[in-house]
Amino acid sequence: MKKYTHVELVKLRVIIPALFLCITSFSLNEAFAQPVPAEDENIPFLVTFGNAGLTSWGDDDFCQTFFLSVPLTQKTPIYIRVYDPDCGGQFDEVYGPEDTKTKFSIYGGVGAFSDKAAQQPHPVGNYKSGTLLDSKTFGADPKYDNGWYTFGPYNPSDGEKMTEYGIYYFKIIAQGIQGDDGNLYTYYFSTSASENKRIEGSNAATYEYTFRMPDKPGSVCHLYPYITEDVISVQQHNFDWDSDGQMRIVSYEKKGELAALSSENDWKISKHEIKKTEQKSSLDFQFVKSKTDPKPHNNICFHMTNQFGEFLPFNSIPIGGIPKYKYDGLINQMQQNERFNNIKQNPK
Ligand SMILES: [Ca+2]
Ligand SMILES: [Ca+2]
Ligand SMILES: [Ca+2]
Ligand SMILES: [Ca+2]
Repeated sequence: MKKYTHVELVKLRVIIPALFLCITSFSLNEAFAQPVPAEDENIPFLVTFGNAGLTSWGDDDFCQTFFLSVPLTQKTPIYIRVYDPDCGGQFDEVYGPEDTKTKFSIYGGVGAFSDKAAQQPHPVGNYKSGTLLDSKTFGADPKYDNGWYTFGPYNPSDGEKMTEYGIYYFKIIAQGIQGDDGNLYTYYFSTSASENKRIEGSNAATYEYTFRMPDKPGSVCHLYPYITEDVISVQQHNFDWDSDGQMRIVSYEKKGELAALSSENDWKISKHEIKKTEQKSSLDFQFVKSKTDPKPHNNICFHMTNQFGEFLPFNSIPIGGIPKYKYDGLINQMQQNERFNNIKQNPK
């Protein structure tokens, strides 16, 4: 065995902890990175069709709303970046001519989040609540094809201040205002105008996801609805799944409870009981693509309600961590115990 000199030992004592710190901070960056959809969700793209699209292509209402939460402690400006905002060229689902226009609008100020019309899946009532900070409409545009458009800078205080949660909220609405094509895109909420740099402590949420499943057979996508302590049952609502495999719920109490599945241009609903030990945590709602009969280019809409008919938020970074079934090994069980001791604030 090699004998170390005193100098070598000192070096090792400095270098090894430094390396450990580098690795740790890298994985923390990864874990808290803010692409939307987030990496853990495994969803390649959000989808919004032009308002002349057929709902049988997988978008029920041609509109998608996301919320960005920024902690009150954030003092420097933030940016809302959209990847491939155009509708044409790469990625997008084009029928006939590239004739679709998608309007992205950013809202802040009083009511942007707190107006109940904003916290539901359908573009009805005062869902454009708050103060319009910015909007831009994209058609087919090589400049933004496979590229980024950046909204901002915004002061965090341009968002709606929700003191009880320690958060400013911004709202982003993507709406298909013309044409019949499907616009595929993603977001990144950043502290930089030109790069994707996470905003520490921020999160993204929506009350309805319209997204593209991966094409790879057997792929699993995840959504993480948050269950408050007053929830005793949930209903899942899925649209235009095209009978593409299974949907199942994993939680502390559920190992993969199966959900009712839609096929073509229809909604399917199923009710699922919630136990006390599933409250104040997230569910892992999984979309499992068929291995034997996978559907290409499958777009789907999804939302959930509680027993009062209220819509549940999905968080890109699941509150309380990714839920695991209680008997999935001792280590997972210990993580669960830790999770119950570390429950973060209620997003509603
Ligand atoms: Ca078209
Ligand atoms: Ca494109
Ligand atoms: Ca696009
Ligand atoms: Ca579909």
